[in-house]
Formats: sequence, structure tokens, C-alpha cells
Amino acid sequence: MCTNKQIEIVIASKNRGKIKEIKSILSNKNIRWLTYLDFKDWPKIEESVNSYEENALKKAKTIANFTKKPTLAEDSGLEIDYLRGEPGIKSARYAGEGSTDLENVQKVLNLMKDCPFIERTARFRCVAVLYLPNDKFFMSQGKCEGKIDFSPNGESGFGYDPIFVPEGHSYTMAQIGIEEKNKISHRAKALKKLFRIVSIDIF
Ligand code: ITT
Repeated sequence: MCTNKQIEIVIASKNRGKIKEIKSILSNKNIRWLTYLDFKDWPKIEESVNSYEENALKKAKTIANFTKKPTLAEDSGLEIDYLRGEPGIKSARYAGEGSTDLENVQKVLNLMKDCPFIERTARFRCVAVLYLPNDKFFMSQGKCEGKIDFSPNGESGFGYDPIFVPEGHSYTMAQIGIEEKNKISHRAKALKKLFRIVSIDIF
């Protein structure tokens, strides 16, 4: 049954770029968002290198158990064919623990300096999980195909957006802006699918 009641959902992420996009993608839902800024003693979550699914579920479950509220998490990454799928699950820390977005981007560009444009195919992937306090959870995924540019361009977004040119576009994700990104991104696809599945259970 669908009602108009507002529900609280915690976003289990410390990535401000992600948080902003999640809120914007789901802005048509009647949700009061909570983040790590609303809680004391937020747990530190060690991510594995096994799969996006395992990481997304671990983040959502840990924070749902901590907050006792419905919790949304996602794990995402950039897979580059020339680099045999790297940085993939290691995307956030590709240039080492604590690395910045710029350092990660620079590492990719250095490794790809001899790669011609035609072979620069890549995709962003996202696995999203909504975990409920009754231990029921929902999972979905999304991907966005594209190519890796030769140099960074654009200011919006985060992570690898300045070097990722989505399929069908001539500009990078950081140049097309958040509104356009949220129509085509891996995150938008995963979240829209997820909320189509869960809306009957939580709203
Ligand atoms: P949380 O675990 O706290 O959510 P995180 O940044 O560590 O934050 P992930 O482990 O899922 O999250 O790593 C995702 C990384 O993949 C992210 O830090 C970027 O480097 C990259 N990435 C994912 N989605 C992206 C996007 O839409 N645009 C650019 N880069 C993205």
C-alpha cells in the first residue's frame, strides 16, 4: 500500500559527492535523509576487495544495526578494459590509502598514456542496498558505459568524473553537470530500480 508518510532513511556513506547525488536522484520521494553528521560514534567500516555486493551489504547492515533505521548504502567503481577491470572495487583508494580524487585520476591517466582512444572503453558500476531494521534487505545494480579521456575536464561531480566520457556524449561526466549525470549514471540506474522494488514495503 502506498501512503504519503515521510520515512527516515540513513545514508551509509562518508563520500559527500555520493550523498549529494543520492539525495538528488531520489528527491521525488518523501524521505527525510540522515547521514553520519546526525550520529555520534559512527562505526568505521573496513571494505573487502571481493565484490561490490559484499561491500554494499556490509555498509548497509552495519549502519542499520547501529542506527536501528532503514539504511541505504552503495558500493561503486570504475572498470577500465585496458587496465583489465581496474581500479574496480579499489577505485576509492587506487593511488594508495588516503589518496585524493586527483591522485587516483592521475594514476589512471599515467597507466593509460599509450592507450589509443578506441581502446579506452570503461564503465562505472554501482550496487545499492536498502537494509531494514527487521533484517530484510533489497539489492540492485546499475552501470554506465563510456570512455576514458586523455586529460581531466570539468568541475562538477567527484572521483573519476573529469576523465569519464559517457557513451553518446562528447563531454566528461564532470562537464555535463549533475542534472544530466543523474539521468544516465550507474548510481541513478541502481537507485531508481531499488526504489521501484522497495516502495511497496516501506512507503
Ligand atoms: P563510502 O564507502 O563511504 O560510501 P567511498 O568513496 O569509499 O565512500 P566506494 O568504496 O564505493 O565509496 O568507492 C567508490 C569510488 O569509485 C569513489 O570514491 C570514486 O573514486 C569512484 N566512483 C564511484 N562512483 C563514481 C561517480 O559517479 N563518479 C566518479 N567516480 C565514482
